[in-house]
Amino acid sequence: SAVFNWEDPLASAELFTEEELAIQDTARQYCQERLLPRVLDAYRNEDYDRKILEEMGEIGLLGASIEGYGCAGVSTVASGLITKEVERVDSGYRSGMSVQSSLAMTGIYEFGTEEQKQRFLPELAKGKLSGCFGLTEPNHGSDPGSMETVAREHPTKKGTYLLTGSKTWITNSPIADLALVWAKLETTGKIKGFIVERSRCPPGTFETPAIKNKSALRASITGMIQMDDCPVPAENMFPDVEGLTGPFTCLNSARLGIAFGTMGALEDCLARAREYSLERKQFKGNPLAKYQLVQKKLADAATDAAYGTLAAVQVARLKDAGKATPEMISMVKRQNCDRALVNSRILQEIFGGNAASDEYHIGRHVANLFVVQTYEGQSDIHALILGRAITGKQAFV
Ligand code: TGC
Ligand code: FAD
Repeated sequence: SAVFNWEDPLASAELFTEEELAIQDTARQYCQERLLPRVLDAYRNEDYDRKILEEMGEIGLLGASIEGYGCAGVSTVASGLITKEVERVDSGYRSGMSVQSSLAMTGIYEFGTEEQKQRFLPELAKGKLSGCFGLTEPNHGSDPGSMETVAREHPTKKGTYLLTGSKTWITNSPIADLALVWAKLETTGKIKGFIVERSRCPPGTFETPAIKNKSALRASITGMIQMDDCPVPAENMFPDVEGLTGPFTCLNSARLGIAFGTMGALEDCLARAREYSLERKQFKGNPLAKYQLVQKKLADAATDAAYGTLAAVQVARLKDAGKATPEMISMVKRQNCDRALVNSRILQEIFGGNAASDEYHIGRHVANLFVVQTYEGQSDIHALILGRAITGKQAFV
């Protein structure tokens, strides 16, 4: 007969294939055995270990849903489960993986020429090359359509573009071999995607200073991209895609990953809060877990994690069937980020003063989840995307 499992209250595992379950197990084992032991030092010292990308590449976690080019070609659900396991450890580690897989690799896979795919995807899949995604600028975050970065044709060298402008808050930029940069063509004013190879940029034309002393996501590395007449060969431009459809197609993939990932972080908060509440005793030797107010906090978090996982799985299945819309992705990205942040913050209370010690991990998740709610479209921006779809009226401007 059926048994209630607090770790998977609505039995989401019933919806996964054998292969998906095996992939989740592999990812969980790697994350718990190799990432978890490093995370406290990484977070304390803001020290992202570049080797992580290669380790992930070795077990097929990078660009996992891409078919061919050395990628695993798994379902979107399996890819989501990988993301969930990484973020169960830390959102910053998931960030490092997401920009490589969902943003840089997806962009090249969806919009690159066959030559670009052959050249870059297998090395990115192995983690031998690292990639980043430059959309946000110092003056344009939620509104990337107003970007100022420009690509102009070289005055004398035919077949070369010169990129000038600044991108900021770019995950992995300081360690990236390749930057997928979105810039407006000077001639048309239309946004185009360029693969900028660091090794081909003359000194002073492409700089990626790190942004240090972050108050969250400290286990990931973040920086700027500063381009000053940076020469990029025309063969490194995506030939056909134009406008925001390019970057947003990559974001659709990364945002759905976040819908899964945040549920991993929330489940970790729940498991840790549950364990703590069973051990910690206050008032006549009772464990905190015996008190109704504490139980409500655990019940709320377990419910939201279970609902959020089911919703992400549904959208992932629809995506593989070609039936997912960007609005569905906005809905699960927004809801799962919001619920993970609210619940993790409430679960934090169960730890009392100990929550202030990083050894309990909960404070790190809470700080991270605030950023996850902000990047890839801040939560309110996704509300406006949904509002537009519901009413037919856009409220951005
Ligand atoms: P809008 O008029 O809505 O659309 C412009 C064009 O883009 C197309 N489009 C999409 N295409 C595919 N998928 C989507 N989700 C799409 N959304 C829009 C649209 O069809 C249109 O095409 P066309 O051919 O008609 O030109 O554009 P807007 O300028 O009004 O945009 C408004 C808004 C708010 C929706 C958009 O700008 C937005 O989503 N802003 C949030 C910005 C954002 O998400 N930035 C993310 C930066 S990358 C990042 O954060 C990575 S963190 C990674 C990590 O560390 O994990
Ligand atoms: P703003 O756009 O200035 O928004 C500030 C606030 O105003 C938000 O709450 C927003 O919802 C609200 N707001 C804005 N416009 C409206 C409106 N019309 N109506 C109502 N409310 C509005 N970007 C990349 O391109 N690549 C990356 O790899 C990347 N990694 C990141 C890593 C980290 C650690 C962080 C912090 C950010 C990263 N980002 C990246 C940038 C991220 O996508 C942006 O921070 C995000 O899109 C929000 O933009 P903004 O910070 O400029 O905020």
